Amino acid sequence: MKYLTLICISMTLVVSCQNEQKTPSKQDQVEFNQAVTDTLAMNVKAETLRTWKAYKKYAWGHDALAPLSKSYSDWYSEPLYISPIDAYSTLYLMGFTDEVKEIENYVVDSLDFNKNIDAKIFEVNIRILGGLLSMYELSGNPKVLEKARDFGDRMLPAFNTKTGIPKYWVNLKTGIPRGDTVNVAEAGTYTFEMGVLSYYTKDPKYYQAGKKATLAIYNRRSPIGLIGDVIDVESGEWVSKQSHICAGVDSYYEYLYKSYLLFGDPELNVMWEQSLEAINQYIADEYQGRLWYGRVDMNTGKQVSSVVTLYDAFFPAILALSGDQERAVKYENSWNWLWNKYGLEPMVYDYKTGVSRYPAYDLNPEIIESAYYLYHLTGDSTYYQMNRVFWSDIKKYCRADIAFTSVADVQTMEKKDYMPTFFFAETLKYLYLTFTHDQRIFNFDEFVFNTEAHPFRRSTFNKQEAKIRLGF
Ligand code: DMJ
Repeated sequence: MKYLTLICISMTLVVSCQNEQKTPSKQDQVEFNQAVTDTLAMNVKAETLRTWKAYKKYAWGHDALAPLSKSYSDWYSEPLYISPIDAYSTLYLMGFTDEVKEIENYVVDSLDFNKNIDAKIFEVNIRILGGLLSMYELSGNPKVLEKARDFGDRMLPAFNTKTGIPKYWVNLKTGIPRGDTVNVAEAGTYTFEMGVLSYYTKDPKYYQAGKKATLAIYNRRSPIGLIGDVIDVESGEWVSKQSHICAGVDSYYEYLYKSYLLFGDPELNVMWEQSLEAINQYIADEYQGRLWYGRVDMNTGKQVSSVVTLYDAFFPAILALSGDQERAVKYENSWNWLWNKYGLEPMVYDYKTGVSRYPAYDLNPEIIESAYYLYHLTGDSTYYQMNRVFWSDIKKYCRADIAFTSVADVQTMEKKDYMPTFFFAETLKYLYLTFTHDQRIFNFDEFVFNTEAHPFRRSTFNKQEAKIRLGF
């Protein structure tokens, strides 16, 4: 009803402007903007429901929907139910109560993690553990916490290495880990989820494992304060000494600051500040009037490559959140420029040659996430407008018969049959939160998101209590 009324207001305003050339009053303008905002938010919501229904019809019980073949795919020989766990917090924030309850019931009654599969520790941490913990945070259902704890316990054997950095895979049934070479994101993106698990269970062992892994990376930084990007978990030797903030490193930095924000561990803040200083001194690069973060040698700080990935667009959000609005704005503008060059972003791009090295777009959220943060933190409607354009382009090029799908090449817009689980968790959520932001439906300042956009209330985590429960 409210929606219809607002549509009527906007229609009336358009018609009256056309007929009488009357300048709308300030109040009219506010209502008009509100109506447009509502329309976009309703549109994201409707598209989310359409996509969720497609998942349910064609892929229920499986990890991901294959939108073009109207089928499904699983990550391993047995499904882990990743899409619904990732979708839960988005559906919750959109108010889809029946759908949310159905996922919760399935998780509690039918999901058994005692499966003989080698799970990729980084991915299941941010999506499954993060998703389950957020499900508990939002629902308060203690049986969900039991599942999260069970899952966390199955992850822990991966951390039994000489350095404390987890191996790449862990078998969920036997606990046998394997894979000695990991990138930095895979090595050090655990303090957030494991800290939350320690807080809820009052058992510091999870946070301690996550922090040990993060420290193992940080303590191997070079004399100029930079880290490499690939490491051997047993020897602790750098396998690759390229230093950057791109895919393969990104969330390591993100969690230094976000975990500090949530729990108040002062050591993480020191690590974040020292890392950021080195990043801005050596990796930041102004090229043709735009700010980029390239790739440098960790020992000399000399640039070795200008190849970046669309994942790097998470950085404006974390810059803005930690107080550097100026760089955040500049860097988001670079990504906005790249998006508009193609109409979507290429996965890998060389900002000096202007050539896309890998032209796929997999419905990724980062540029949208940063626009949402900047819209909230600056109050500048430029970022609202950015997300309006991104959403319109996603609908233009990625919308398929039953859901949304990735694009194989942003130069030809050829589609591929793949809808990643983070489209539910992140992309749709950040769009919805941008378009409903002015209505204060969700208070950004009260929450911190994990790297998969699962929200946690800051007020849940008392800083004094966190010291005891997490053991720092
Ligand atoms: C997400 O799974 C997470 O945000 C991760 O940290 C890296 N990026 C993907 C989505 O692009």
